[in-house]
Amino acid sequence: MTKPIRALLALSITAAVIGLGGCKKEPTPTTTTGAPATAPAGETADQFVARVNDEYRKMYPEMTAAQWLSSTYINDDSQLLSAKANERYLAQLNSWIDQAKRFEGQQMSPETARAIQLLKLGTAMPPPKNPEHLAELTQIATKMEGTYGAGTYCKGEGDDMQCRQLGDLEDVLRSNRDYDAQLDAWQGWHTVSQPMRKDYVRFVELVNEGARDMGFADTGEMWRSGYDMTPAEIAAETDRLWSQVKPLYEQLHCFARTRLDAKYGTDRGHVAGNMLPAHLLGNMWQQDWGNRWDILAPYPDASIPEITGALESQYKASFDAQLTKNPGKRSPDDLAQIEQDAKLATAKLMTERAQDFYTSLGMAKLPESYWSKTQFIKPRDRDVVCHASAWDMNMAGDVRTKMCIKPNEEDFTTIYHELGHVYYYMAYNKLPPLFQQGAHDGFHEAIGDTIVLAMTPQYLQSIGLAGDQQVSNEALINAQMRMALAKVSFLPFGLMIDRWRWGVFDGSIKPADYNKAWWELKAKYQGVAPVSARGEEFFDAGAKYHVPGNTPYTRYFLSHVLQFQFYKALCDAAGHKGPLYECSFYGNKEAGAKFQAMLSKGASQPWQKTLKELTGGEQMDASAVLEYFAPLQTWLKQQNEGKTCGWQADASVAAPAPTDKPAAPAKS
Ligand code: X8Z
Ligand code: ZN
Repeated sequence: MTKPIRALLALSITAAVIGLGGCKKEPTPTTTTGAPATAPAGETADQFVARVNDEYRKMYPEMTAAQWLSSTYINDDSQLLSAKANERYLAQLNSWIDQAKRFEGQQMSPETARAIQLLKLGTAMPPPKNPEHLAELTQIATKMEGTYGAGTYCKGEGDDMQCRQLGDLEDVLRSNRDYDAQLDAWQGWHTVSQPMRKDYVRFVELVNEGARDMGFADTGEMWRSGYDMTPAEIAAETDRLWSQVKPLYEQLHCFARTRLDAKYGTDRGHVAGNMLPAHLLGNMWQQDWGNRWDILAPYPDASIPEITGALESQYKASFDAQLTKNPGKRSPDDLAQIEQDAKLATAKLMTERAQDFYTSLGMAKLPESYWSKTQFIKPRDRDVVCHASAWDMNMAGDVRTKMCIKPNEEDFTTIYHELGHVYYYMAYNKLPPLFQQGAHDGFHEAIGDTIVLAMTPQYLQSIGLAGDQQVSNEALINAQMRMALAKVSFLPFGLMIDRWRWGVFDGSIKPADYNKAWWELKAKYQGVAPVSARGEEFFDAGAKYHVPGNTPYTRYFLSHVLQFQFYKALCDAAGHKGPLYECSFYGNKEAGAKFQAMLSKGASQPWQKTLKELTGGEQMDASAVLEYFAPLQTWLKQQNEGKTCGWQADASVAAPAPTDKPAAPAKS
């Protein structure tokens, strides 16, 4: 998540709304935030923007504090306070939007016009003007996020009952190779979202009411309006970018199916229509296949940076050190605490490592308060939202991350991702608050990932997380595959989530078809399918954080294209010669200065200009993705030669089939 408040910024009318009393002169009403709900007479557009920036800055910390508490201590009280703080904030924002109407059609500077535009678009959750509906909306939103965070799957009875949360279930998909255990973990997690379904239907009604109040056709159209182009244009852009990378994804898909068939047999390695079984890809949502290195490694005997093993060893060393520090007899509770201390120490080491990359580019160290206030690991005593996020608490240096870090490669790279958000916050903190956003939301998501692309095997070796790296074609293909399993497998996933939500918001996907449409889109874009029917008693979209958390997802798709453009530009700045994939700009101050210049622009100008300053071009473009993966694509084509690639999306078993006989594999 980027600045968390953005997801909650919204526009509705406060109860102390202006104008209800007709022409009678009344004292200026104030909202519960203490800011005036009416605009001072004679205020110019410039003065208005300056005042909103000032009021925004003042009320912001109270809102983030409430949200931080409700995400790191999930209980009824924290949720009540968070929903209330959100409601107050949204009401205030709506008042600003209303006040801004005075300036419509007036001459003003481009900066002021941009600030007013951003004010209108700075929310993912447009609240209805009706105050009761606004209160209902903030309560539902807080509740859904809490339900996700506290989600637990229990099975068995009495003393044999076993209860697991998302982290434990993800561990099964990551490391347990038993087909049925993986299926149980996948299905188990998808029970957690079933009760959210009713809430989500209501949520959609309420945000759509808010979007219409603001003049948008629906919430999806509002989401698509934040890209310095029309909603139709950005939708077409995503199609265009997808068509650039789709052939590469199809090759990877084909290769994965062959390997799954080899491991599980053709009856279990794929689902009807040649689609990949949802529970076998090492990840709850099939968005990153890196955990299935066991079957997807191109050359198991050639070298590959084995980061997870190295991180686990660090954890074990830390655990042993804590044990030695506390000799003698220990209760189970003492041992659990020692384990917790070792986890924390390892998580902090991993974070220091990530910080080191940024400081090597010439960026500042994280402030002391970052280290004391961040949530590094899952607490032992309470439910928290584990989904990783980065927070700017006060626009003045109180930055934090919230994660439940484990010593594995996925979490290690996620820390680099989160610090990308944090460094963006710190770089644009000096701008007026309305410009304290990414150039567009995909930029925000791409910063840390650009650094991840620069984590080459040589970089990992240099920081002691990988042994000597061979120079061979096998090692190269392994390294490319490692990156592709994270980046290429993500692309269709990054697209399908909002294809689903855009349809839900515009009414083309009805509540009675939520799950059917979800699996149709999974099939169409990812070529992934469940192995048993997923009827409408399920709400599988809700099992992905960003749906109950209401975080737009197109940003991640765009980021997975942009990050390769950024990476190439920084490699150029660092004077890199040779193939793109060999470049690491670790330690390069020229690349750092160029990156920092981009970050410090925030949203103060159209993103096309910011992109041009960094890369020389004004368009998002996937050719850097293809350039990076050229050796792998050639290799995949050879591997897939003679195979029937592609899949038949309509062969899915998402809806109960007339008979339970599996359909014949596709011939296409
Ligand atoms: O949600 C995230 C980050 C926080 S902004 C951890 N990501 C997406 C996801 O996990 O689904 C990063 C990549 C995609
Ligand atoms: Zn992010």
